[in-house]
Order: sequence, then structure tokens, then C-alpha cells
Amino acid sequence: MAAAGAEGFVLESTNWEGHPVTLIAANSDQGLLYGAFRLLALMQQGEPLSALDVHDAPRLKLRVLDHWDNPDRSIERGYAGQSIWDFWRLPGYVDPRYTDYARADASIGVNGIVLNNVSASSVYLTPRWIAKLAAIAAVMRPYGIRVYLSVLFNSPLDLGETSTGDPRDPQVIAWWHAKADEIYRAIPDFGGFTVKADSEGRKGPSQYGRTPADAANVLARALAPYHGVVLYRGFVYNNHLDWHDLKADRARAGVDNFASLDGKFEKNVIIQIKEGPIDFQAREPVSPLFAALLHTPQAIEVQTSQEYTGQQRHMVWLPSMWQWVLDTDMRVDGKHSPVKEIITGKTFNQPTGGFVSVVNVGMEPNWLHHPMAMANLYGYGKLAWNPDESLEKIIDTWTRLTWGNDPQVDRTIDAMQLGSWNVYESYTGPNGVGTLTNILGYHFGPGIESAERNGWGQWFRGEKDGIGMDRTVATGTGYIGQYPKELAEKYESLATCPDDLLLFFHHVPYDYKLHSGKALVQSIYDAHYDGARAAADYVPQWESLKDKIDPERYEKTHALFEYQAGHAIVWRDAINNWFHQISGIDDVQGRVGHHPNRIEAESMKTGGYRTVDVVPWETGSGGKAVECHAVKGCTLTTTLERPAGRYDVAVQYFDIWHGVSTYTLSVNGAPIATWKADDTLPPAQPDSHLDGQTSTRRTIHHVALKSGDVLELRGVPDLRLELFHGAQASGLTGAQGLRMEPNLQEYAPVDYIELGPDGPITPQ
Ligand code: GCW
Repeated sequence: MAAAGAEGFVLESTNWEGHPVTLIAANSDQGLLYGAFRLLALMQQGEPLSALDVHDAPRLKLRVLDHWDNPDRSIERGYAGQSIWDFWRLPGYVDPRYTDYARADASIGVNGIVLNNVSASSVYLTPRWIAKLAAIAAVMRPYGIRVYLSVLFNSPLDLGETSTGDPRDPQVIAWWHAKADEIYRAIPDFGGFTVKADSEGRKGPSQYGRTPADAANVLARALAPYHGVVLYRGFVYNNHLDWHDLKADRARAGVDNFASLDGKFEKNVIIQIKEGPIDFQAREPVSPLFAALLHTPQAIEVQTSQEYTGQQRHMVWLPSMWQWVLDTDMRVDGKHSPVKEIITGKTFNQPTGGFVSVVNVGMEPNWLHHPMAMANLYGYGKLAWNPDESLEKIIDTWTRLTWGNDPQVDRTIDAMQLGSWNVYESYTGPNGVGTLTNILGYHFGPGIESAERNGWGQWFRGEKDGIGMDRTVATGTGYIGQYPKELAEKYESLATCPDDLLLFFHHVPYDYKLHSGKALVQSIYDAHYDGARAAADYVPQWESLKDKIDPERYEKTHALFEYQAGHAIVWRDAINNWFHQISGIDDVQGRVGHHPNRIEAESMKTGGYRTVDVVPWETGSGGKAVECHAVKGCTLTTTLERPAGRYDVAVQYFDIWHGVSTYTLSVNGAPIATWKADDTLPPAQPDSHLDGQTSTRRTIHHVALKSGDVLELRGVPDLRLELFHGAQASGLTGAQGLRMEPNLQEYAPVDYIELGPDGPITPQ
């Protein structure tokens, strides 16, 4: 049993007094619990109990979920409703969902939960709130889960209990010691603190001329008597970089800020490092900081919450990406040193290490909104338990446990999930360019140049002459030099730099020939067409399972796949149009900029619609759309000149998240579809832009059409009236009335109609 350690277990089929029995053995309650969950999972997959012989133990000590939840129950980058932690009713009312959540997390091996946002409020450290935390901890404890807290670096000052936040000040030191004592009196197995400081405008030790080591160590010393840890985030960077400085580079920040502190941290400080040097993009190289801390325990941070990867409205199975990161061999001192062994502590002989995921589950019944997104949480747990577990096995087990053991169901879902990261990458930002989302908005749809010419440093430097960040040592920012020699040489040379990271490391012309043999820009066009096609194919693949899935989950997933198929086209066109314009290079297949089946709304005959610009231009077809400001609605009509046949009619419109416009599509006066633009996800934003985040497609399949038919789209806007009070709006003191609030309107906007998009047209 020694191999099982503190958390492992053994499952065995054996005999007791002549009767077959199943044995679960472990050195701890927690091990027994994990063994019981494994047994249940095996039974659910139909494994016979007669030949069990499972010996298993987790490879990582800390398997921790981060919640970016705020005290008001909002969640930063959460896409499945409000926070499950109802702090206002705690500790008196303890929601039974906490138990469900603890059980679900324990079943995948999670042993820690950071309850609140890394952008933390100091309120959690007040006595009233510590009692609330203790109530949650009491629910988690039987499941082997410790609670942790994110803390504001200068909490004592913020709470008005010290006159400074300087970590070396005796008052501050004493305050943290007393606070740790107080927390452990309420929560004896409290896990520790997570710290985000000197990052994205948050205060940090630098304002007192102190280092992250000073800040981390004061907390660590206070927690040490209780065996608590400090997870200090390596995500420290300046978000006011100078775009004009060609040497400025956000990617450098991790190593620049932390490498010189290696060895200066207390033993119970763990540096928590995001997988890539920028920020959870669809693909980034592995952070070089993993190879720069030889004397400090490390934890990797990944993001289950799909901030930059489709926000749980696109299916993207992220364990494929995480395992690619974990398997990356950093070649420290020319020796085998994959990330997965660095974070277990093996490579540099560290006593501990961790695997953290930002999870951001919400109040929605399935926790993460997209039924397929739960595979990310499951896969996280499995990789944190054993980074070498095969992806095929992980996804197949998840599929069986979630959707049943029908072989066709399992094959279909497994294949869709396994390919989904590459599909998403290919219709968003391939070749290491970054995700190309609107980084100044909510990181969802395309918004290409939002990343450029500002202080955030998510630049890709798309210029007339070429594209990509020159991060070479020879001519660029020198970032590549932060990697150990072998990796640095591989990335520095164009001859050996992999195509899928090219633009992260090099600035190259648009017609640069990739290792694949294609010109860069052509490869981008092709990837976007292939990726959007593959996303569209999820719909028929899913439909093939219709009779085998319960109607509720079938419909929900189907609607999401339809949505993804449409939004992948928004991405495809935005990125291809942008590359086409900046490079001036045509698509050899003639697709980009030519849409023979598309009828632009602004070119249709209209009753009441007005033409408006779409900003940024690449997110609207032809850069334009139409809006209706008439209460009764407006129409767009066109007389078709097409051969008779059955067409898929796609309406591309914009669904602003606070309004509910209504659309009706008719053929020769007979309505064939009516729907409401009632999207409210992700959390509605006070933003009424027609852009890549709101552009939405509705497809009406197999519509019989012939030449001379009149197609009409009628849009009825949602004109919100607001009650106003007072002089300001009316000029009359004490007046009341109704007015239109411009930011709340949804003007039934339309971009275009497409007949038979991308698919064959069936002749009649
Ligand atoms: O990716 C960025 C997110 C922020 C987040 C930050 C971080 C909590 O856009 O919302 O803040 O990372 O990881 O600290």
C-alpha cells in the first residue's frame, strides 16, 4: 500500500470466505473516496467486477480549481450564470448545490478550491466573511477538498487596519499572522492564499519598492505553522506598454519579473504560471518561466472557463491543448524536462507542485452551459491526477459517463471533441498569431486590430510588409532567449520554428512559404474555410445521434452547434477579409471576398431599413448592415433569379444582448420562419455594437425556391422605453415621462441573406 500514498487507492476483485468481493483499500479516507468514485465509474462503463486490479495515485499534490467569483455573485469570465456561492445567505443558509459541486469535483480528484476572484476584495478577510467561508469549508471537507482564498495584496491597509501596505512593515507582518490564526481557528484545514499583485492595474509590492518574494513571504510565514501555502501568480505584467517600442514585449514579463527571485521564496510559496506567456490564447508557446525557476515549486494554471476559446458556446476540448503544453520538453540544461515533470516537482526536486484551473462554474444546472464543456472540467481533473493519461481514454470515459455506452454515440462524440481544439484554432487565430478576438470587448468574437496599437501588448504587428511579433534574439525583443538553449535555437531559426507558432516568434511577409509548402496567407484562408466547414459538420454528426440522446440535452446541444456553425463563418470571413485587405493577395481558390450566393441587406429593396457601418469593418459583410428604427418594423425584399431547388437560407443578423427583435422570413408572402433575437449570453453587456461578438446566423433548411420567387425578411425592432424622472431629460422640474434609451435599443439589424451557404443546392 505504500505506493498508494496519502491519496491513492487499490481496487481488487478478491474472495472473502468463498464469496467474491470487491476490495477498496487506501491509506486515508480520501483515498477510499477516490477508490469508490473509480469503482462507480468502471461500473457505469459496464466493466466486469470480477477481474479488478487497479492501483492508482495522483501525480500532482495540488489539484485546485480557481473561481473568479465576486462578492456580488458576478463572475469574471464566467459563462454559465451567477456564482454558486451565495455569500449573502451564508453561513445561515448553505445551498445543497455546494454538496453536489463538492461531490462532482471529488469524483475527478480535485482537492482544493479557491473560492473567489484573483482580483480579490478584502471583504473576505473580515470576521463575518470568514464565518461564511467556514460554512463552505465544512461542506467540502468530507470530500477531501480544502478551501483557499484569493487575497488582495494590501488587505490590511484596504480594511483600514494598518497605515501602510508595505509587506516588510511590522504592522503588516503582524496583521497577516493574526489573520492566519483567525482563519485557521475557523477552518483548521484551510489551504492557503492565492495572490494576484502588480498585474492589470492591481496594487502590488512594487509600489513600496518591494518584490513579489517580499509579498509572498509575509503571507507564507503566517500560513506556515498551519501547513498552508501561497499560490503567487506569475501573471505580473505592465498593461501600459509602449507600442512604438519594438523591444517591448509582454511575453517577457514572467521571466523578467520572477527569474531573479528564484530561491528567495519561502518553502510554502508556489509560483502559479499560466500555461503560455500571454493569456490563454488558442495557441501560445509554453511559458519559459517553467524553465527558469529551479529552486521554487511551480503550479501550472489553465482555463476551463473558455474566455478566449468560445465562452462555452463553441465546443473546444481543451485537454488536447493542455496535454500538448504538459508534454513540451523544456530541455533545461539539455536534459529531459517536460512541463508535466516540472510541475510535479520531479525535475527540480521540489517537495510540491500543482495544477490549477480557472473553472468559473455558475448556477446553470450543468455548471458550464454547454453540455460538451463539462468534458473540459473532467479532462482537467484527469490530467491533474495523471498528466500521462491518454486523451482518447479521457474523452471516451467522459462520453460514456455522460452520454451512455452506445458505441455510435461514443465514437461520434469522442471524435468531435478530440478534433475540436484544432478546429477552433483554425477558424480563429492559427500560426500562433493569437486568438484575434476583440480584446477590448469581452473576448468573444473576432475584432482583429483591437489587439494592436495599445498598451496591452497582445500585439501581432500586422503591417503592410508582413505580420508577426519578432521575438528573436537577433533582431527582435529577445524573448526567445528566455528559453533553454535547445528550444531557443529551434524557435529562433525560421528553418525549425514550427508553423503553428510562427507568428508568435517571427515577423514574416504574407507570402512567406510555410513548412507545409503553402504561402502563409493562403494557409490562413484555407484553414479558415476548413475550420468553419468542420464546425458546420458538427450539426449533422450530432443529428445522427438524435434517437439516442434524451430530447432535452439533444436540443440544447443542437442549438449550440447550429450557433457555432454560424459564428465560425463570422470568424472565417472577418479574418480572411482582413488578411485579404492588408496583404493584397487573392485567395487562389477565389473564395475570399466573393460570395455569389450572398445577398447583402443594404442591396435589397427595403421598406424602412437604413444602411449603417459595421465597426470593425471586417465583422460585417461588405462592412455594412441595415437597421430598422420604425416601431412597426421594416422589410427587406428580393426577387430571386435562381434555378429551382431546395436551398438552405441563412439570415445573418446581429443579436444585441439586451434587446429582443423579431424576424420573419417569407416566400411569396407566406411566412416560413419566425424567430426572436433574444440572446442574453454571455452576461449581457451595455454595448449595442454590430460586430463580431453579436453577429449571428439563423439557417432555415431545405426551402423550396425557384426563379421569380420573392423573399422577404421582416424585422421588428425592440425599442425600449424608459421611465424618466426629473429635470435633466425634459427641462421641466419634477417631470416624468417615457424616453428612448439609445443604449438599450435593438434595431432588428441584418447583415445579409445567403442561399445554400457552403453546401450543395439540391435540384428539384
Ligand atoms: O485573461 C485575463 C482576464 C482577466 C483576468 C486576468 C487574470 C481575473 O481577461 O479577466 O482577471 O486574465 O488572469 O488575472
